[in-house]
Amino acid sequence: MHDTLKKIQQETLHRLTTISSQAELESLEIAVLGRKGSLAAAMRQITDLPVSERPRAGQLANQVKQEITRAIVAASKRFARGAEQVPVIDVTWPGAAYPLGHIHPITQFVNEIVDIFSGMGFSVVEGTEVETAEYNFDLLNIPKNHPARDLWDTYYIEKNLLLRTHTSPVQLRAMTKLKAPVRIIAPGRVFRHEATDAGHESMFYQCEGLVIDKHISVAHLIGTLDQLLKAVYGKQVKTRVRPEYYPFVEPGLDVDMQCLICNGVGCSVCKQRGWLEMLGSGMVHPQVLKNMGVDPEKYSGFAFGLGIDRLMMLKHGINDIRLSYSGDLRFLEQF
Ligand code: FA5
Repeated sequence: MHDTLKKIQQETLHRLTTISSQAELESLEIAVLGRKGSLAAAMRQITDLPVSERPRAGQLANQVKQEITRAIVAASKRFARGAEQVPVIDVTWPGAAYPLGHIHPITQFVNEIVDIFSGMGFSVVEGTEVETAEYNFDLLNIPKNHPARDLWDTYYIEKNLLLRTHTSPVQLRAMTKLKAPVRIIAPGRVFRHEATDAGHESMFYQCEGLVIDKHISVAHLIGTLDQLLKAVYGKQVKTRVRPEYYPFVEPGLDVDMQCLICNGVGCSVCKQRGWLEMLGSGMVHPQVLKNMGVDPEKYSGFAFGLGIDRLMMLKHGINDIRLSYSGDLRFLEQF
């Protein structure tokens, strides 16, 4: 009897480890503890034992019954908990919205600038970010050891290879393939070893412009830039033009715009001046025209280099240029 009862206990406990549903559990319970179950059958046989053995067998049968009952109750809790965890799937519920990326605000702004210039008949050319000293400086009238090289804090890769400090070399590169007259722009990244602040980055975007034709004058240059600023800001903005020295133009002009962040009062972006330098420009120097293979007796031209980041900052009221490249989604998601 002892062996029979122990066998029923072991087999039942083992079965309990393998069953996987409440229904299986219930049929096991009936098969073992039910009125016609294996344990009940074994207990009925106790009456066939000698009287002296019956108390011990009865005691053991009760222990086995209790043990099996406890195990069944524990297993049923397991299934009840599992049932609660079954996820409810409502197929009519709207799907989860996955975050989508979008074009970087600077690229969006470059595209806008390209559209505006396309409307004025300009075509787009591209240059490389790694440039030779010859194109970045020499051919732009800035020979070796000329103090004007100090205007641009340059990252050199090798003695004559550098990260371009401005988009001006693209003018020269484009003119190796194009012939006057031309109307081109060249947007792209430039690099300078700068101490960064709210208005200065060490990597930023410029957009070079070059127009070469007969009878081109400063009036065309200022008219073009006026048109650009009106199109970008959708309103007349306050600008001022002042003379500036760039070795590759003669005369050279800088265009400042009244700071739209502080409305000319003074802030960290405009360094408390109320004005922000937006671009350098001028009439292409005759020597640079010659370096481009253009006859300065027949043609004249103007060039400019827009500070894309600063134009974009004033458009959107951004008060720190470094936000654009911070990778901070709280900033980027606003565009
Ligand atoms: C130049 O880079 C000249 N190549 C522009 C030029 C082109 C002049 C053609 C004449 C003819 P400049 O260093 O001033 O010039 O830079 C042009 C513009 O880039 C500035 O007006 C400013 O808007 C922007 N800029 C300059 N340095 C930074 C900087 N560190 N961070 C952000 N923008 C800058």
